[in-house]
Amino acid sequence: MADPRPKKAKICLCMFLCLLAAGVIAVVVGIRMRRHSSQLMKWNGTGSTAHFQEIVLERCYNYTQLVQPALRDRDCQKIREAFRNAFISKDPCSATEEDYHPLMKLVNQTVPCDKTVFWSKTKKLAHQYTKVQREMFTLEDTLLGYIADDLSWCGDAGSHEMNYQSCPHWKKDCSNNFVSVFWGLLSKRFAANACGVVQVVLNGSISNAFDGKSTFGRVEVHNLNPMKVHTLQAWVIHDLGKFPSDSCSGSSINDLSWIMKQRNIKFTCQDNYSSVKFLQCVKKPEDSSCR
Ligand SMILES: *[C@@H]1O[C@H](CO)[C@@H](O)[C@H](O)[C@H]1NC(C)=O
Ligand SMILES: *[C@@H]1O[C@H](CO)[C@@H](O)[C@H](O)[C@H]1NC(C)=O
Ligand SMILES: *[C@@H]1O[C@H](CO)[C@@H](O)[C@H](O)[C@H]1NC(C)=O
Ligand SMILES: *[C@@H]1O[C@H](CO)[C@@H](O)[C@H](O)[C@H]1NC(C)=O
Ligand SMILES: CC(=O)N[C@H]1CO[C@H](CO)[C@@H](O)[C@@H]1O
Repeated sequence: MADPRPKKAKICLCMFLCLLAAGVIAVVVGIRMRRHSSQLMKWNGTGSTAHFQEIVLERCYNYTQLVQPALRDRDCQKIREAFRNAFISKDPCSATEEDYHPLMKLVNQTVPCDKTVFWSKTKKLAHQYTKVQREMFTLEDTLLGYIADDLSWCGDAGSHEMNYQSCPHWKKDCSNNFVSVFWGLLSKRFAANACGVVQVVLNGSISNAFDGKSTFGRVEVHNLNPMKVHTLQAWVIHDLGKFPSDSCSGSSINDLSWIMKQRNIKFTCQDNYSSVKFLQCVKKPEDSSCR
């Protein structure tokens, strides 16, 4: 008969190893959980928009069902997922355009020729304009621009969660954050796909109606394709009741005109474009220039 003691020792050793393993797992899980809630990186920009996922989904449904039913067949659940996968569990300061390629491929929207409207420092007015001129598109009238307008988002390399406390500020933290890279890529594609006559609504109540450092001046102007874009039409809009600071004959528009000449794209400019002026006057009919 064998001595039962070695068997007991084996059981003891086994239990010890099990406890040890359980302990290690507990510690690892504990560290990960802590990292989930409070150990996210702290940045200087505003955190992700509350209910980001729900907003993305809701806006996507709204757009594909109501705003542009031509995109009815786009899968909003997949779009939401691709959007999230672009940045989740990644260092929020090392975004690349490639991160967004699956999302861009999924949406694949084209704007008809002659319907593209750029804006710079005139966002609200440009959007009122395309809302009335229903078939015209600013970037925010395309599906991805519509979904992401005014939202903020970022993740964290050590977590599967979004960071709702803070996100990188483009100037104070890093320029290659996920929001900036997203808008840079979207603007680039929007401009590169434009064709025919394209328009830009500029602000004549600031000193530089055309600003080479704006998204329009830095990205969009240089991505227009001269093989496809026939003319760039600029509207310089002056705020009612304010003294005009810049106009089509000013030096900033002259710079824009020169760039277009270099790029072989015809350029025209008009102050106080009547269709846009009409929108201003609807809001402020008492202004002397509205009579
Ligand atoms: C949905 O789209 C309509 C039509 O453009 C708009 O008026 C409405 O505010 C949108 N709703 C949401 C929740 O975005
Ligand atoms: C994108 O859309 C265009 C036409 O709208 C179509 O010809 C093309 O195949 C689409 N590309 C992808 C990758 O779905
Ligand atoms: C032009 O810029 C000024 C100053 O930023 C702003 O108050 C105004 O609303 C802008 N005008 C338009 C038409 O957007
Ligand atoms: C545009 O309209 C404003 C008033 O709304 C006026 O003060 C300004 O002189 C006009 N500019 C041009 C170039 O017509
Ligand atoms: C440029 C700037 O404001 N940087 C600040 C970002 O936030 C950290 C703290 O989270 C500050 O220490 C930096 O000065």
